[in-house]
Amino acid sequence: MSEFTVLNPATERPVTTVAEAGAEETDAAIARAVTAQQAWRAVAPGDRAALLRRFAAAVDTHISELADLEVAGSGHPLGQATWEAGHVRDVLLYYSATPERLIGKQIPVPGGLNVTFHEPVGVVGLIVPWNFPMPIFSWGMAPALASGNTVVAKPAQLTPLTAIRIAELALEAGLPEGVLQVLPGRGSVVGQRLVDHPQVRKIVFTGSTEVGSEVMAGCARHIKRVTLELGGKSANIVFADSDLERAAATAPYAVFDNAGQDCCARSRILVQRSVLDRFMELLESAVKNVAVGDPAEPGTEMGPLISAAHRQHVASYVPGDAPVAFRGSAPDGPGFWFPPTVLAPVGADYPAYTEEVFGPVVTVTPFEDEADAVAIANDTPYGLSGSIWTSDVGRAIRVSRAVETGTLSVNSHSSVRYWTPFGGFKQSGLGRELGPDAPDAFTETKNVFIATD
Ligand code: TAP
Repeated sequence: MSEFTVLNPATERPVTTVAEAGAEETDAAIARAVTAQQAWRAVAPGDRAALLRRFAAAVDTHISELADLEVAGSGHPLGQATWEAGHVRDVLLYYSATPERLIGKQIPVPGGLNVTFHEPVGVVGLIVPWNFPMPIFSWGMAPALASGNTVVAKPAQLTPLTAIRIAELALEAGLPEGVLQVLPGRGSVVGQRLVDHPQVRKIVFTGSTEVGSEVMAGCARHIKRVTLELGGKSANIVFADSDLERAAATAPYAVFDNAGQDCCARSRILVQRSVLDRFMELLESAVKNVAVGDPAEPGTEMGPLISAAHRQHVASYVPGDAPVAFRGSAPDGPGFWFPPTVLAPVGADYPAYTEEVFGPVVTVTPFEDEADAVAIANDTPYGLSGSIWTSDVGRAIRVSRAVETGTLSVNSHSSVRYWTPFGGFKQSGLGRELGPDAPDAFTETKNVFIATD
């Protein structure tokens, strides 16, 4: 098997090398997953739940190790990476309740009754992007396993380390061989094979809208179930009647967290014109206070971008004549650094306003009234996330209903909670992850008639 090197994005130095799976290894992993699934689905619900709790406990005792791996392999700040490892534990614990709650219905019909069962779909292929290697891995993996499926996961080439370690922890916790496998390799090889292989019955894909569309077409050829979590261009809508200080203080974290490499990034700030000047003053000091630097330092809030190629892509949205209002700081020297950057004023024809930058670049655009704010927010093919800042409860609800997006927050900059459904409208995706209904996406409903006459 050939190998590839994982680089530390903060130093550009190699962290380690990883064996690269090809199509043959993928087929072998799928075959193991098919065999393992027969036994895994037959594990008594309480025992499957107990195994998932042991898996969560194993993650819990390795949080620091997993966080260090994510700092080195992905450039995530230590505090964030520690939270992410804890999140994997929490998601496993949340879905460890699933096996004992896969409850069907009893439906009275003439001549007998019908009962429904939730049957696992079989082998699930999980394709994970590089931006949140641990959380996104857990969102598909935990409900899939809990529902009696086996999982073959392909982490991103750039960031495979934590998923590899988590799969080892699953084995150490007692999950049988073949139930959870992680196959580092190229998307065009391993990912494509998961999509094309007839014995993979469901794909969970998180990544770009372009690749997602190809994945969906591939799944269509097999009538394969698919969940897509794709790109975003979310709005942070600030009304004049809001707590402007809070809106401005949190706006940088709504877009610059994870160096802006966040599908939920509120990368378009829309501000009611009457408070624009005051908001910009407040935003400037907030942006300049973002602690950008060595991700291994506990106080760091923003680390580097993932790669040199990605930094070049992000930089292309800030050409020499870009309307830069102000910028934060970034270290010099090695590392794929890019400073938090605010562009204003920006019109609807500007690339950083229309396209997903996936970096620490935000645009600020004024609006006149509520209708204008909603129209601007919806003027995008995406619809993943967003925030609304207002002190008027009626307006908060009206605008929440009017903005075409899957996950919104009112007077808050954060979106994703594992207790609630997460996913996008329009080109941001298909289906929902997380929340109590997530296991439905990993089971088929079987309906059985029992004659009583
Ligand atoms: P992509 O380039 O789309 O890659 C995502 C994953 O798909 C990677 O593991 C990639 O493998 C794999 N892949 C590439 N080509 C494939 C193919 N032909 N068949 C199957 N798999 C293939 O995205 P990215 O650059 O990693 O991530 C950034 C994008 O993800 C952004 O658009 C962002 O908004 C989106 N995202 C969305 C969400 C949610 S929840 N909506 C969350 C995070 C990120 P490689 O290892 O070879 O790259």
